[in-house]
Amino acid sequence: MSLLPICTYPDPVLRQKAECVENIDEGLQCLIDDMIETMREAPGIGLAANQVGRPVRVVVLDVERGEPGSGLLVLINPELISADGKTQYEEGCLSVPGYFASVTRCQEVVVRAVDREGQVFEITADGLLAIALQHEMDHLEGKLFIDRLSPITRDIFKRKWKKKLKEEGDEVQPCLD
Ligand code: K2U
Ligand code: ZN
Repeated sequence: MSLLPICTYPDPVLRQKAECVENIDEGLQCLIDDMIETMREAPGIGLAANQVGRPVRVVVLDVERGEPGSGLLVLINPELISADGKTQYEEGCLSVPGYFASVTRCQEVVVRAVDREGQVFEITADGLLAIALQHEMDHLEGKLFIDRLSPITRDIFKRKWKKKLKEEGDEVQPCLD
């Protein structure tokens, strides 16, 4: 297993719509293992393949419920089946390091996906798992949590992020989408 570099905003791969997985082969299994290790090392409770530069529809999550690793989920080609209610949470993102903002999402979701053995399964989730599922599935659509902020909050974020990039010595000031 290997640690993978996490792409950060405004890397264009974070804006790509991820491609469906056609074949759960050895290469995909290796990517999944590396994503799990990278998520744990970050540390995070979720990671989408776009974030490690691979725009394919794979998400790993570990919203621990007791025993370490007991909450590990691998979702291939996840689909949102239903969503209900509204909830707010102070979100961050491993691809937008150091920035946090309140995001409104659905309170309960039902998601259908394929597991790493190729079996179709469904999850009914609320709480942090529902939030994480929506956050990660947004990544597969090329969407970031900053896209869900109000226009004013998003403008303030973009100004802060431009300043951060400049302080980090980025010669070229990238266009922040
Ligand atoms: O996709 C990612 O960048 C990992 C996200 C997943 C996430 C964001 C917001 C809310 C839930 C999940 C996080 O950076 S993982 C870090 C974290 C840890 C505990 C609670 C929330 C977020
Ligand atoms: Zn994220």
